[in-house]
Amino acid sequence: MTMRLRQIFYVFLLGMFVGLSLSGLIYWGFTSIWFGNHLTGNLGRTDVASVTPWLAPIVWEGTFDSRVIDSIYKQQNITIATTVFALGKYTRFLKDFLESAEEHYFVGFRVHFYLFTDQPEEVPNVKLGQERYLTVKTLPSMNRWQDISMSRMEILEKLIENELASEADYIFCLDVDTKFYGRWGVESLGRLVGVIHPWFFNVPRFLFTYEHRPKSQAYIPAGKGDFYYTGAAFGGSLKDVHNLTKTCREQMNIDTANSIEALWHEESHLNKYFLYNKPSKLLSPEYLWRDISMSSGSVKIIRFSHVAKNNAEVRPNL
Ligand code: UD2
Repeated sequence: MTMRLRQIFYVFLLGMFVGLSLSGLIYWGFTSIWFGNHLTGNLGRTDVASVTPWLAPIVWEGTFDSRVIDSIYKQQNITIATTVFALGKYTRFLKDFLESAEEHYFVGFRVHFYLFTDQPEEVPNVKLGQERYLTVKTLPSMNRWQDISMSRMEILEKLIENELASEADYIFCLDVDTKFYGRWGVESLGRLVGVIHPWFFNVPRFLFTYEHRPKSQAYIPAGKGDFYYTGAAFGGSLKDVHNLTKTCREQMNIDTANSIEALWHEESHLNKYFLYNKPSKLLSPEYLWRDISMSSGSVKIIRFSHVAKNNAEVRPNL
């Protein structure tokens, strides 16, 4: 009898062992690279659109694997030019912008910042890492913030034309009253890249602040338009961004000749451009949030955000 009990006990132990091994094998099978594939994997989002109607990806947290995408671009030896403008009191934003970029912006890749300012002596001495460069370029001061903002298009156009051809592969143009809080990496690269404006990603199209006056070259008819893009961040290949900046500059010149200024300045022209020249990649508002202290809903990670500022105090005019 004791013998029989012992046998049952051993069979039970064996059963337990086989059962546990099988469950382990099944679990490993589902999670391992050998059995899984990208179609059965867990990348992708169901709570937000991650592709446009013209099949351009919209980059959100959870839609890419940073290790995979980093390893692809690492083999390409790329340089990312990044322009930033700080005129007048906006030089005060430079320290946070540059220091936080060192922590989060294309970490491990070659980045060349081109900083345009009317006060080179106010540029803070931020220690940049290996393969990170900063070129300061002096501009004359301007009296209207709108002119500063709009003039960026022509300055970028000329920078790409005259200096960047053999210097960089991609370019991003960023507002300076901002700070990085999370990874902004090679997942953002593409031929033509627009960033969805953080105030308009979850509102109906009729609320988009496009230019609706037909007299302006930035005119977008009611009911037209895909997304509302921010003027605070855009980028892409040198060729595509050159075409974008040249077109916007030309359209703004026509507006000036016709005594009209688009509602949101170069941002209005950028939106018109993107309507007829669709971006090949869109970045979600994770890549430009309103203010770090504001709640974010479907924006699970804030990578880059405007900093709170008192417009009346920092701008040269109202
Ligand atoms: C909005 C856009 C901005 C631009 C502007 C045009 C968003 C969230 N922001 O920003 O990208 O399209 O409207 O109407 O979409 N600057 C100076 N010195 C000045 C004033 C401006 O250097 O005295 C530069 C600086 O780089 C700044 C940028 O111009 O980041 C845009 O100006 P802004 O940030 O004051 O404009 P804002 O916040 O209304």
